[in-house]
Amino acid sequence: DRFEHTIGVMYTAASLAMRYHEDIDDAMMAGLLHDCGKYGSAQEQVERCQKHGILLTQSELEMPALVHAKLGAYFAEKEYGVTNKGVLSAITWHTTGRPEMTMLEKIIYADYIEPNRKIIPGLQKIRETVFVDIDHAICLCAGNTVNYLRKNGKPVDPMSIETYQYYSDKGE
Ligand code: DGI
Ligand code: FE
Ligand code: FE
Repeated sequence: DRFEHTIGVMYTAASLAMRYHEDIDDAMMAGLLHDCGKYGSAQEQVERCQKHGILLTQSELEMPALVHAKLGAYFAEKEYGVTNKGVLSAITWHTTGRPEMTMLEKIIYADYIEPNRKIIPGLQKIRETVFVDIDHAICLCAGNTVNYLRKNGKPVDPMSIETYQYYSDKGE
């Protein structure tokens, strides 16, 4: 599943790079590696961070689903030899997003429109929107994520909320 998702993100990122005049190779590299920190259980991911001296925030310790982003950026640099800082930061921020994202960060944050992703309410609308107004699509993605987590009683990282807030204000 992860392989198929990864290939989907890689080509989706290429398409968005074409649309938004980003470097296509960088976008594909970021897409290919964005989940490379996800191998292993949550516990193993946290242990790998400790082993490599990667400092985790309180949120990341409470929400292990977030850890693979930072760990992935580390592996991309140290194991896969990526030196492009833009690619590394796109991997770092792909799960929570952040205000004022670079275009490459936005492209990878929007990973959940890729073709293999499970159909969720609003996905069709996000898929259309991302090729027209990527900031508005980010707002829809972040809104969906925050709502989904709240509905399921899961803690929400303050950065996920900031992302939503920033991109929803931007659209007004
Ligand atoms: O790695 P993927 O499954 O392709 O997607 P992702 O990196 O965007 O998200 C990974 C998981 O993290 C997904 O199940 C949603 C979850 N997530 C995203 N933001 C938050 C979060 N989980 C918590 N608890 N809090 C967040 O703010
Ligand atoms: Fe991910
Ligand atoms: Fe992913």
